[in-house]
Amino acid sequence: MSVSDRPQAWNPADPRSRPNREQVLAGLRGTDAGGPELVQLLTPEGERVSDPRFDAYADDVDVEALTSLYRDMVLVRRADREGNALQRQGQLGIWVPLLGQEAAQIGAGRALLPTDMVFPSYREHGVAWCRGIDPTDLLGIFRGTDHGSWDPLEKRFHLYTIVIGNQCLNATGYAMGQRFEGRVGNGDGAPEGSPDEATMCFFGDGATSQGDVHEGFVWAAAYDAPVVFYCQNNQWAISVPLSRQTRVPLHERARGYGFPGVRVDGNDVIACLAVSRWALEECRSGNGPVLIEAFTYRMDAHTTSDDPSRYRLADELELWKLKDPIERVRVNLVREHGVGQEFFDGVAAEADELAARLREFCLAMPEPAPDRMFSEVYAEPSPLVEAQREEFLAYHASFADEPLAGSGVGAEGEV
Ligand SMILES: Cc1ncc(C[n+]2csc(CCOP(=O)(O)OP(=O)(O)O)c2C)c(N)n1
Ligand SMILES: [Mg+2]
Repeated sequence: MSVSDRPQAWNPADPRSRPNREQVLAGLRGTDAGGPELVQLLTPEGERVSDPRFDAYADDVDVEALTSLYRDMVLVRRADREGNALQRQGQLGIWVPLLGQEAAQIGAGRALLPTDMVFPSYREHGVAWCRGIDPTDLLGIFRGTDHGSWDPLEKRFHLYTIVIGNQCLNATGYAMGQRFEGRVGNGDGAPEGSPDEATMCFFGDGATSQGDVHEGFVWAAAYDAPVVFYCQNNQWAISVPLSRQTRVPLHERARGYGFPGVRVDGNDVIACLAVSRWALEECRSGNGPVLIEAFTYRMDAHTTSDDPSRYRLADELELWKLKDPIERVRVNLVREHGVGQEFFDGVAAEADELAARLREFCLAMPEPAPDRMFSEVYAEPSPLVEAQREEFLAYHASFADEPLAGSGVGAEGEV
């Protein structure tokens, strides 16, 4: 069909008609509307709603489970705010806020089984929390004293990746290994103690423009790798809006690679939990990969080095505040379950304690030894790294007795 044969007016129900450029851009720019495909189980007003495809994956979310998800989100938000404050007070070099993305991360994190593997980017403090990584363990990365202090294999949570999209290659390779080693598709026949596994890979909307993500998708599809690609579409890649990254909604891209894509309300913790459980089960049973687009919003700056008022309007943030992921759970707990103020006060007190602990820990963090950067580079000792370590230590030692420039103190320049 030539362009001139196409119907003039765009009718989404008519496959022959196409939106024009302006209509596509307008759709992508309407950042607060997830569209008809958005999976939602808890509305911004706190009303529990049904979704025939995913209800079964959240039917165990009773009042107890919901209070637990609420607690997770409040504690993670409090730790995040404290990290931000510590940076502002000069205790951290930088902080990467997760504000607004608590539901997207806790929903996915709580869907994971201990045996699944996770590859995060740099904003996944909520997923880290679900993997049993204490927020204090994140501080070294942002204070510049280490690159992550947890054991990725023990926690089943890889170190943070700053290079955009790179973890999609690592995750796909890992998931291919899970398949090659027969750790998917065994169902009840899985050997005792080694159940089927999946991998979950976290990245942002901007990352979808990176070659690494595309390559990961291609390889994962071709090898049926058990990987859930979890894209947190927070509408911005620093100052670049989503409309610069794509001409189709991100979840629709999966079809082109040959696997399913689902768009979930990323501010709805129940829907994120349900859709993630479904996707992980697909992968464990051998039907991977899957793409999830968690439709959410970054309510704070990209990092503490960024000033979002330079590139986005305040009313956009105001719209998203009405969809706050924590507030809708609170409203539901009060209205539908009669949860009293005592519970909320208790969680708030716990959050204050966590923040105080984080602060105390940060202020007491020791300086790392100068040769720390040379350890754990390779599994086996490397002569090259060892030589570099020796050279660096000798260089470092050469400063020991040197007078400080301009201090007026020194062997010869003393006055
Ligand atoms: C390969 C690469 N290019 C550029 C950067 C600089 N950079 C850091 S974060 C970022 C934006 C990423 O946006 P998105 O994928 O949407 O994730 P978000 O930060 O919004 O969670 C860029 C371009 C980088 N870290 N790595
Ligand atoms: Mg983004």
